[in-house]
This record gives sequence, C-alpha cells and structure tokens, in this order.
Amino acid sequence: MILLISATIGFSVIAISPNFSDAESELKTFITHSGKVIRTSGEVIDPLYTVSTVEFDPMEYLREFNYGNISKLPDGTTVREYTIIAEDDKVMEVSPGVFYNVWTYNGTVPGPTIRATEGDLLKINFINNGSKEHTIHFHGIHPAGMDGVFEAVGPGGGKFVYEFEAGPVGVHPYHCHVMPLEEHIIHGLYGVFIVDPKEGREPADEMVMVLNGLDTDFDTENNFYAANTIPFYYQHHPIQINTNELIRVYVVNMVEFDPINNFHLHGNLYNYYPTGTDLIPSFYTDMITLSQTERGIMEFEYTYPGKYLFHAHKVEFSEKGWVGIFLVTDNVESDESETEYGS
Ligand SMILES: [Cu+2]
Repeated sequence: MILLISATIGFSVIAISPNFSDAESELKTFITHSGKVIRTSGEVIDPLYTVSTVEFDPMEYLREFNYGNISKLPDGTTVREYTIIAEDDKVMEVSPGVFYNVWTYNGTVPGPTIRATEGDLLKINFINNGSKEHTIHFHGIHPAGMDGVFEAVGPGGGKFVYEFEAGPVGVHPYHCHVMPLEEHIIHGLYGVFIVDPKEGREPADEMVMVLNGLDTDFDTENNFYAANTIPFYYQHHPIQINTNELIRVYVVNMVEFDPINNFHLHGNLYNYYPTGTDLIPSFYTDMITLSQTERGIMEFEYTYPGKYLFHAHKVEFSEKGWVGIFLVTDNVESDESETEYGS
C-alpha cells in the first residue's frame, strides 16, 4: 500500500510512501470505556478514554442539597423522589494537567447530596448509563432488597428503584457496591445522604465536606487528597462565613487505601456528633479521626474575623491537597445561606 500525503509547508510538498504491511500486522484493537472500538499500532495505555470532561464547582457543591420531587400520600407521609444516573466514561481535570477518569452519579464526584426528613418515603430512580454494572448502596435502615448489594444494575441503561423510609437521623454515605468495590469507590461513585430530625435543627450556615482521595496512577495509593474532590480548592477559594453565626458541617470520609483521615480546625473548637444520630454532641474538640465511611456533624461559631485553616492533621494528606480556609467576616448578610427545612 502506498500512501501519498501532500502537505503544504511553505512551498514544499512532502511525499511519503512507507510500507505499512509490518505496522498493519501489529494493529491492536481495544474498546474504550464508552464502547468505542479503536485500532492502533501505537502503545495502548489502559485506561484510555474519550474526551468527555466533567465540570465540577466545589463551592456550589458545598451548600447544595437535593430534596427531591415532593408529594404526599393520603396518610400525610411525604414522598421524595430522586433520579440518579451513573456513568463511568467521564474525564475530570482534578489538578492542573492531571486528568482522571471519574465514575459519576449525576455527573459529579461526589454525587448529589440527598436530603430528607426522618420517616419520609424515598424513591430513588437509578439508571445505569455506564459500561459496567453499578448500584447504589445507602447506609441506614432499609429492607435487604433495597441494599444495593445483590441487585446489580446492568450497563447501558439498566434501571432499579430503591424505595425505603428515611432513617435514622444523621449523615450517611451512599456508594456503589459492585465488586471490585475499591475500584468503584475510588473512581467516585459516592455521595452524602442527610436525614433531618422531624423537629429540624437549629438554623445554621450548612455545608457538606466529603473527604476523598484520588489514585491517579492506579497503584492503590492516593496521589491527591481533598475536601470535595479538588485538591487545595478551598485554600485557593476560601469559604466565606460570618462571625457569631452557627456553622454546621456534614463531614464524610470516603478516602480509600489509607486507614484513617482526620479533620483539624484552626482558632476554634467544634461540637461533634458522630454519625449525626444523636442531638447531643459527644465531643468538644478541634480534631476528629475518621476511618472509611466514618462521618459526623461539626458545629461551631467564630468570634474573631480572619482567615482560619482547616485540614488533615495527617500532614501528608494536607500537603497533597486536603486543606482549606474559612474566611470569617462580620459584615456579610447571613439569611441566604441558612437552611430552610422541608423546602
Ligand atoms: Cu459501580
């Protein structure tokens, strides 16, 4: 086969007539995670993905709660309906120049923060648009058939409706439970599930922080750590809060591979409610230690304005991205950020 490539470079014409027979015999065929068939004589680096990027704004995610589509049963029970779509072919620039194949619920890592009140009936319409089997396994109390473990949902549009009563009160993770579990979690199939007490909680500036790690070179060790996926994000974009206003952080540790994580707050201490299941705090501290999927609620107020760090006191983690700043001022309108229950 003779291939003639005519390229105009200035006024010169380059003719190439290589013998492709050797190269042709070495062509490798492989399928990308989006199902595309590729043939190449070059190096096949797996995984290789199509250019389908994820845009994720950690500042938006921080205070965004999904209360679902609300309706009522004849007996007055509130029904909340959510749709969650899994995909596994997206690429996200997690740090400048570092592209990582994320597996997503509704297009982001973490997935949406699902929020309900204890006793509500939840219907989660799950659609798997990925190329592998996925599920949603909620932590909490529900029937065995709603546990998202033995009911793998097939790729390419498989569906399942998870239906259960919201409970117990607290902050819980949800995540995919298909094996190898570590792989499905480290790629990003997880999110936060908040169950509010019927009487609500004291009004506060509320936020969600998922502590996560990224193994970008597939050696089962994390290369980056973060609060809400993007390393150093809240250091470069400090979280603005007010003096003398109650701050409530729902914190969930989803770091794989490393057995512990922790959360240290500067210039202050916080009341800590492990798993958020009790309305009376267990600790008043500036440091908690969290193992995989351990979580809780932190509450605090700042008296003095200024910049305050929060970070893993496992210094390796903070130096690889799990660090942020609260920018405390005493002149910001506070009404907008307060949670309205039952909304
Ligand atoms: Cu999965």
